[in-house]
Amino acid sequence: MLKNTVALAAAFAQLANAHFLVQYPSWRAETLDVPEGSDYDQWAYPCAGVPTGAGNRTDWPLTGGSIKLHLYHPWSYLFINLGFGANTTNFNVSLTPNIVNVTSNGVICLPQVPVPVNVSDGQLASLQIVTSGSTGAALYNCADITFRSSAQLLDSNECRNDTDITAVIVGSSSAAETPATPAESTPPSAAPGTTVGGWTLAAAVGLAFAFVAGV
Ligand SMILES: [Cu+2]
Repeated sequence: MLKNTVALAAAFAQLANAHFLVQYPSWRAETLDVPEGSDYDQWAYPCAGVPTGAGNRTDWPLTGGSIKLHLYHPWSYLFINLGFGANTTNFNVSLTPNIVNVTSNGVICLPQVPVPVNVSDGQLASLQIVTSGSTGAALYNCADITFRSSAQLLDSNECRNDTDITAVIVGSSSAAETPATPAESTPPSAAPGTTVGGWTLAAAVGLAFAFVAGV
């Protein structure tokens, strides 16, 4: 009994220490559960200490693609930045010009994160995904991509959120939070491809992304 309690406490301690993982596009390397002696550390700017080429490079649509994360902290601010080139450390294009506040934790999938600049077929780039919480300290992971006109978004079966997780774009005076829509309930009325608050709703089913009106 005591042994189980200790094991459970240890498991919770592990969970509390867990940061986040990038499920799509493929991150450079596992940085959550790193082997002994590894330098990989999500606190390390800009990419958790993981060099380009450590993982797979994913084809991503020219107009922006899907991003799927598993967040372990109770809540997070989420920032996504883009840098061009085969091996950049300059992530100077923000894909989240307004801070995104993710309430709760679990899997969150953004169906299409728009790219605000022109990109060409075959262009190499990297995504930097940053979360921060109440301490203000940030966690980092990167994913290497190739922009491809033939690349697809994740379909609605793959790009779905855990129930209860919501994301709100911060910084509007007319903030209005929309509740999360569980995957199995009636799809919201937004038509596929509708742009709300700068995010393109590629899939109505499974949409659990809340938007601030007027952004
Ligand atoms: Cu953590």
